[in-house]
This record gives sequence, C-alpha cells and structure tokens, in this order.
Amino acid sequence: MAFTLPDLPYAKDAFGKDMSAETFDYHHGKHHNAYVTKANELVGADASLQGKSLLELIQLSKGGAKPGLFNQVGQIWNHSFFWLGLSPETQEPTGKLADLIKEGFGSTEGLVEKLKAAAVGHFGSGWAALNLVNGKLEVASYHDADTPVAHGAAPLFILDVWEHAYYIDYRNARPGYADTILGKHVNWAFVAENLDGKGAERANQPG
Ligand code: MN3
Repeated sequence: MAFTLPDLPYAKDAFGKDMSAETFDYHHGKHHNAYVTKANELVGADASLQGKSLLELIQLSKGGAKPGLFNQVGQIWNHSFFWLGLSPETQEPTGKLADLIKEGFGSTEGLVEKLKAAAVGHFGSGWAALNLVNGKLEVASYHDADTPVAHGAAPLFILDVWEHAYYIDYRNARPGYADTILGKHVNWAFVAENLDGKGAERANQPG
C-alpha cells in the first residue's frame, strides 16, 4: 500500500492572508506531496520496507541508519501533524491543557513567546515543537526532517520553520509568520487531545 497525501482539514483559503491559498498550493500540494512521492519510490524499491507504517519507517531509518528514507518519512509525518495543529479560527486553551500551560509557562502568552523564540532562533530549516515529557509541557526544535517522534517525545504541536512555509506570505520575515500563526492559528483543541500521548498516531499512515 502506498502512502498518500492527507487532505487538509480545512479549505485552503480559510486562513486568508495569514496563510494564503497559494502557500497551501505549494506547501501542501507540492512540497508535502513530493515527500509522499519520494517515500513511495524508496519503499517500492526495497522489499524489506514494504508493509511498514510511517512511524515504523521513521524508527528504522532514524539516527543516520537510512538518511534518505528518514528525510521523506519524517517530513510526511511532520507536515501531516502540522496541518492538524492549525485552526482557521482563533482558539484558547482550556481544561487540563490550560493548567499545564499555566504551570509551565505562566500563561498562554508565555508559552507562545517560548515557541516563537524556538521558531525564530532555529538556524536554517526545521521545526519548533511542543511536546509532553514526563507529564510536563516542553518546547523543542528539530533540524531539517527531524521529528519529535524519532526522539520518544509525545508530540502536541509542531510549527514548520522551513522558508517554504512562509516565503510567499511573509517573504523573509520568519518572526511575522511565527507571531501570526502561534498567536492566532494554533488548534488548541487538537493540542489538548494529544495530551493522551497518542499524537504520533494521529499523523501516522499504515504501510
Ligand atoms: Mn514544510
């Protein structure tokens, strides 16, 4: 079975100028799709990889074991999870998530500032992330195709900080992109759902 490009969970014009339809055309339709196509080529050429899920392929290719494959499967998972973590409408964290945010960062604004610092301070291509580690929220960043699921973290949210994520709408201004998306478009309901530790599975695909 081949991996597929997951549908976006909203219309591609739902974010207006904050993340334009043109950005989705390129970022989802071309970049994300290219990772799917290349992963399928690599799996198709190696019988030992067939029938394995996305998460299984990430596990067996990580840490330099199969870097070419890791880049593709890591990026399929990262992008699938990234799209799920965005909301066209502005939300507020509630319940247990709100309590954990207060405990770890003082306020939602405090958490957003830490995520923004991780996004803006990350040199080059990669991802800023919010993970659940030993029952606490933790901000992290990852280079290139690296992914929280390769490090045993329970992922709650990730933000793409590759230039292709913002260049159409924000040109070179990564801080403006991070401000807008983190301040207005985090799907906090999805983040809260992932407190069950099953976030990794939500962007998985069977092999
Ligand atoms: Mn991307």
